[in-house]
Amino acid sequence: MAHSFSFFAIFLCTFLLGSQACFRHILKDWRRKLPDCPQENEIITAVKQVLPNNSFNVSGFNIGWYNKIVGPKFHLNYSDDTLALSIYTIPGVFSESFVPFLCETGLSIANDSWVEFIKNYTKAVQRRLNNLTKLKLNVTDKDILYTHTMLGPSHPAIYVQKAEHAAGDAYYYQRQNITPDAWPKNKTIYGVSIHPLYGGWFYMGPVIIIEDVKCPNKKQVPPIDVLKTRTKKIELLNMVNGDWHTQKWRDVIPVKKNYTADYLEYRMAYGDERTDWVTEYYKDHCNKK
Ligand code: B12
Repeated sequence: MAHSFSFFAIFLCTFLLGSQACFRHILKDWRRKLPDCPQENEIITAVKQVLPNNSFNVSGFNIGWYNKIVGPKFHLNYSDDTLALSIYTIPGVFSESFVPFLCETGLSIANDSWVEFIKNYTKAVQRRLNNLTKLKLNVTDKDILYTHTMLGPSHPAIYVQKAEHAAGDAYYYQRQNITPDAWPKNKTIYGVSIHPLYGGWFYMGPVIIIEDVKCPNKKQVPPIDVLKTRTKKIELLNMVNGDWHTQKWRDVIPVKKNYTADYLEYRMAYGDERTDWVTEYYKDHCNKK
């Protein structure tokens, strides 16, 4: 019965649209019915098994979505339908994962503790992905884009605010999205990303590109524009470009969880100051004999 109905549908379609158009129509319909990206679920499940709880989030996006919204110098040289993973840390990361990592690893990383922490888990993710026997992936070091890697002034290897916007994780608010423009022409106004649950209390990166997995049918889910009015968007950009030290920009929306005082102190210390801070923190919290 079902078969005779399909034959009838094809016959009718050919009759109405002609054979070529009908074929295109059937192909389009068939692609629409395919699962978004069959390998993605397995990959994300595996990544979540490696990353500690309450510390990281991960989601998938297509490289083409990122390339479309960045300037040519940021283009990533992979086909548009290549799957990539956007990973970011959430407020629990400091006490639940970073401090245990620091205490276990010791003060040798005091200097570059965040980079070493992120690298440690990213490498674990890379190993796990390359061990998924069914998918036979080969994620190489060049497919891993850390947010601290700079290729030149104002040229990070990954423009991560745009990557997370493309992935639907956090909305990137920029001056050019506000019309009419609200500032004098000669004033520089930087953009900033806001997460729907954590506001400004999250830290982005890295991005991992899965070159072997192509997802032509993956559908893009846009990030949530949590700031509904032009006034609110202007208020955010003024806060972040004016007095970002006060941290008020991070609370531009009510948030689920923010940074602890310790974590904020850590984030606000730079260079030698951070090394000293970590050294003191280690002595007070790691109880090493
Ligand atoms: C370089 C850099 C810095 C440098 C900037 C040096 C300079 N002016 O040249 C330093 C080390 C000073 C810095 C500081 C901070 N940064 Co910073 N930084 C970056 C980085 C690595 C590249 C930025 C870039 O070149 N983008 C590309 C160019 C084309 O875009 P742009 O808008 O013109 O870039 C400028 C602005 O982004 C500005 N800038 C840099 N960081 C921040 C942060 C905020 C909140 C603002 C308003 C502006 C700003 O400096 C860039 C170069 O001129 C990104 C991570 C990444 N891989 O993208 C993080 C990043 C932009 N920084 C971030 C943060 C949080 C900060 C701090 C608030 C950290 C803190 N202590 O909490 C401070 C705030 C500084 C400020 N308001 O001026 C976040 C932004 C998060 C968000 N929600 O959007 C990012 C995405 C890091 C991350 N992994 O999450 N940063």
